[in-house]
Amino acid sequence: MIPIDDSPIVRDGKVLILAMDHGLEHGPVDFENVPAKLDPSTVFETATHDAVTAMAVQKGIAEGYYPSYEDDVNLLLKINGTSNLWMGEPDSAVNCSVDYAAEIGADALGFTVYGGSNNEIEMVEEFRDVQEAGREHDLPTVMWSYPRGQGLKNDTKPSTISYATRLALELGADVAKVKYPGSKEAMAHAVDCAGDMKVVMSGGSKTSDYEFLSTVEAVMDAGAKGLAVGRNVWQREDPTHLLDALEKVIYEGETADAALDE
Ligand code: FBP
Repeated sequence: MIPIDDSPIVRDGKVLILAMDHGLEHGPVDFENVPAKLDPSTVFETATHDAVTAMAVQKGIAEGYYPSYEDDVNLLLKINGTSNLWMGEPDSAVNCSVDYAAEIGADALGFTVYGGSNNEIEMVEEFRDVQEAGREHDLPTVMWSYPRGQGLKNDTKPSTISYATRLALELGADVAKVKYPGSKEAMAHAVDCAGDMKVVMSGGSKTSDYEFLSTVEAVMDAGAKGLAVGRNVWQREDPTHLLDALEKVIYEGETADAALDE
């Protein structure tokens, strides 16, 4: 097992994952205002920015598009995923094996666990298989740690997000991707609950440059190690401009104001 800080998905201890699995998770609706982005090549192109340490996609997108970018982009292969087409307790189908992920060039694995769902037991058992197979291939595992389900009415409240980071630590994730719990203090507690495992914030729906960068600044001040973001980058007309600013806030410790002023 290689130390997480030696993984290609980590730069100076930090992580910036560009996620593009929304076509499965949400459906084409996320591309309505940016139809050009339906072509995954456009987002792989964005992921060649130095600030991005990995691009997170599902198997089909990796098979079809990653070969053209393997020299310039690190691949985080999402091992499970679910669509918005069905109703029921949160669950996510395992749709790729770790062996196959390694074969197509993955540098890391991504796996969603819906703690609190009626399907939690099965999801955690599936995570065990993925995490242990990842160790054999020297592939770190990023957990999309998203407590949700009929017993959880608010999936971003501070105690839920702290539980999400702790759960990821206990189950052996290398990085936990969690929603923003609403304040720097709550995020700091969630980071404390994660021990020395890295915590990154999940981007969420698109907001203004300033609002988004200010939240990222707060998250970094709270001790988080970066971001896993999709819509807030690739739904923008100029994703490079935001990535330039994110690079300053995440790797250089600049404020949102300073990063946007330059
Ligand atoms: P965003 O930054 O666009 O929120 O993307 C992060 C992500 O985790 C994606 O990987 C995933 O498709 C999506 O959010 C799922 O979000 P949710 O389950 O909350 O709708």
